[in-house]
Amino acid sequence: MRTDFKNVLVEQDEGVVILTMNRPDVLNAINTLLLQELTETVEAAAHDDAIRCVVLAGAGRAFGAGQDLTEFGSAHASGETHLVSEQLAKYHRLILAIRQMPKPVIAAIQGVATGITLNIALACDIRIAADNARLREGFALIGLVPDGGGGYTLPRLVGLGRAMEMALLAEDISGAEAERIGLVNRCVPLSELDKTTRALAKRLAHGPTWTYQLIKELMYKSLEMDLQTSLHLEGHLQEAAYATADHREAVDAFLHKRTATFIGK
Ligand code: T3D
Repeated sequence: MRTDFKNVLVEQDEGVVILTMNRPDVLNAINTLLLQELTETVEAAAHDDAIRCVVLAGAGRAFGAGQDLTEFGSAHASGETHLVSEQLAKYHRLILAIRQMPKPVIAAIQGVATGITLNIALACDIRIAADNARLREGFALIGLVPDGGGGYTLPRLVGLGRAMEMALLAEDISGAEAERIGLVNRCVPLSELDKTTRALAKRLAHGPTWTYQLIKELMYKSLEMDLQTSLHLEGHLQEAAYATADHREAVDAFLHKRTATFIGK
């Protein structure tokens, strides 16, 4: 996987890739290049068998401050019609790449996470927040509707009432409150965010990766299904899981009272 990006740091460690948005001077606000590089690295991670878990993080004191508003400002000032749907299509490609990633994706959130950057985190499978996190669905503050899948993911994570309040009032939610309402999975002291995230990522990277992909398919597709259809899908996916080497290995390890070693297939 390429590592020579300007706005994304790429670190590979024991089956984990950590992709760090790297524009700390502007709180990792997402400009055209950062979006392009993040999309390229996420898509590359999906196809790299050596990578079995992906972490998204932000450099400096924030996870990310949303869309780079200087780009919007320049477009407004130039009188050009800013083709927001063209720009959004690029964000949508990233959101779908995260959601369809055939391995777990974790967001490690410290400091501010607002606007489109928060919604990128909401597309991930697991979110770990630091106790200094400030999560804000900040679109309404600049007269926009939540995009990047926020209208889909937010009510599914926290319920419609809370999602509506977050979108309309656009107030900061602390890391502790985010954990309480299910917006993040876990809130930890800032000093432990990196250690906790890496430990979780490594644990997942040593797990049954192919089965994880099937679990993601079951969970995400079932959100749109009735029970009958979900049970049908579950049957197909369980046949696939039953046929994996990792399933056999885990059963054999249990029967022989040893620790299983998963190869991810
Ligand atoms: O295409 C699409 O449709 C996508 C659309 C997406 C829309 C969104 O993402 S909506 C959300 C957009 N983001 C914002 O509205 C956040 C704007 N930033 C802020 O309100 C504040 O910066 C924060 C509350 C995030 C943090 O405040 P604070 O006091 O901790 O830091 P600061 O001093 O304001 O920011 C530090 C620097 O980052 C500063 O630059 P400077 O003055 O030191 O040169 C600031 O201008 C810069 N910065 C922060 N956010 C952005 C930004 N620069 C460009 N774009 C930003 N979004």
